[in-house]
Amino acid sequence: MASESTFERTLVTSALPYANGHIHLGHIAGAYLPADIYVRYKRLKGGKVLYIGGSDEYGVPITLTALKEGITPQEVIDHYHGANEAEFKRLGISYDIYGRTSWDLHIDSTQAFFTKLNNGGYVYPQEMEIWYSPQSDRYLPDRYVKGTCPKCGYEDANGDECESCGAQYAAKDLVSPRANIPGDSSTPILRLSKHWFLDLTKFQERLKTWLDSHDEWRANVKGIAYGWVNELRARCITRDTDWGVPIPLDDPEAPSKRIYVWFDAPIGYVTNTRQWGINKGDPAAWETWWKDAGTRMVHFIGKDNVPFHAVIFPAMLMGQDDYILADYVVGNEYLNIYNRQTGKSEKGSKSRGNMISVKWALDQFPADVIRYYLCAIAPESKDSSFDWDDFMNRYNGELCDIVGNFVHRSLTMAVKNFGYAVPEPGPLDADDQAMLDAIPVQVDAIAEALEGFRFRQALERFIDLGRKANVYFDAKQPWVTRKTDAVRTATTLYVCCQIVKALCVTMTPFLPTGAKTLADVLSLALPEGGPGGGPDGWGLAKEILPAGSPLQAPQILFPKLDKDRIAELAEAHLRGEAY
Ligand code: B3M
Ligand code: ZN
Repeated sequence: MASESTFERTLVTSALPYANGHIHLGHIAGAYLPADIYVRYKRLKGGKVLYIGGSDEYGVPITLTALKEGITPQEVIDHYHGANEAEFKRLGISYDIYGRTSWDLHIDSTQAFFTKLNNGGYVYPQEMEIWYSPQSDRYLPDRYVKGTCPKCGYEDANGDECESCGAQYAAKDLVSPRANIPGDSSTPILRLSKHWFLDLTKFQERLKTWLDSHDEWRANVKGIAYGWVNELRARCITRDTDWGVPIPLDDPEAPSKRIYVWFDAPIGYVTNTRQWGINKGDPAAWETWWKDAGTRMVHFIGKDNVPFHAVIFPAMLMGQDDYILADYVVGNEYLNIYNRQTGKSEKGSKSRGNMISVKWALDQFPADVIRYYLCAIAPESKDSSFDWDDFMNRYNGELCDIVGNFVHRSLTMAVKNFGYAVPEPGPLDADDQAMLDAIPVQVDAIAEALEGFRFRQALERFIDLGRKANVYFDAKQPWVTRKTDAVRTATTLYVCCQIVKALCVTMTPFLPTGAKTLADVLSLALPEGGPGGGPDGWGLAKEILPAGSPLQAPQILFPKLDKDRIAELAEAHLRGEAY
């Protein structure tokens, strides 16, 4: 709604992955890499930007994993929180904090949200029928019960919603219910249990007005959000479990229940912002980020999380009175996996064994290689597919052959022939001038795509700059003129150095490792920026690197992938070894 320039700071969040498994490439392509590219770009521009992430550690996904693995929920989250935090770091996902919803501070944040909503008249109690297993003597919330969908007949439907057709229904409508916990697939019975509901209907008008004010959002996100807002109903925000945030009510039924994970999880963004401030000795810092109208909040998520970020969490924020709402919700589609045996793309799933964990991928490739391909095929407006041949061809054919090769041959000639410095140019001819004029145009085009959350296009435009550079280099033939015309050669390589510098700056958000290496070669100091802002480093892409600036001998920025090695890895993947 408000134009971007009216904001003073940017708060970026990526969905908090459940700490019940290793993050995989599907996660990265959707909610993490685009967010990181955006954050790195904003930091480089000198804006004040804070990037919040963390683990989602409550709810059935955690307790069910604990039951399956025969360990405690605490052991589950400690293991996967640590692993995922480390994997994000290796991939260069540059969170300002990677927090945990199991922190005590999070109980405080969540209970404050609950209490405020309760006091505002948005929460009410109601008895409801819940599936209960006499065999295990326990309630069966969410995925603890499975059955046949009353709408479409899908036989693996959850207790109150169907993954296959998206239908939502009352527990009692589930056909042929069965307990879904290790050692218990008995037929459950319905039992009455008191629960608390968030009356979303009270926010309907405000939600509509807010959504109407965000015409610029992607169609997929708007479609899902309007679908929900038009059919709003109260949502149960408590569960019969002992794993979650305690319900802050003086009610005899409350102690045996906990707040529902999807109520507390997005509040994790608030908790983690609070903890970030505490860590730097400023416990009140979070309020500026969450309550000042000068903050632009942007959520990066996968499409299954859209209802929670574009409807339910905003309603919860509205009910607090003084919180800002998101200005943009970047909802991504799915990354599927191309199966070279069947020739079809399929959904990534643990049971199929076709997922590629970040950990495994990083054991095979440098982070920039993974980042390049996942950005190139980011599932922005439709699903996309990970395919080994495409992976190799695009990385080798685009990043190595176009950008890497240009940078390498330009710098090699410059250091060899002109004493490890940017050459002094002679008179510029029309080609030189046209090339120099094209740089800022292309840099602005990359920025325009990044500002619009079109990361694939931004990366294409970055590669295009490399393409233009190669056309110029080939036309000028400095390897020929070197023998006959030193001034001409110096001028060509001077222009090339300007392009190399622009490539270095603009690759920073996408390929931070390569950018750092290249910046060192160019003796270019790129500001790091952060929550406090900083100088404009992005603008350096459009400034001249003066003649005489020191150059180091170039290194290979992006080593090529070997065909045989890729074939081996693709085989290992087919055998289910990539997760
Ligand atoms: N943990 C679901 C997921 O990992 C959930 C996201 C929470 S975001 C606040 O996709
Ligand atoms: Zn169904």
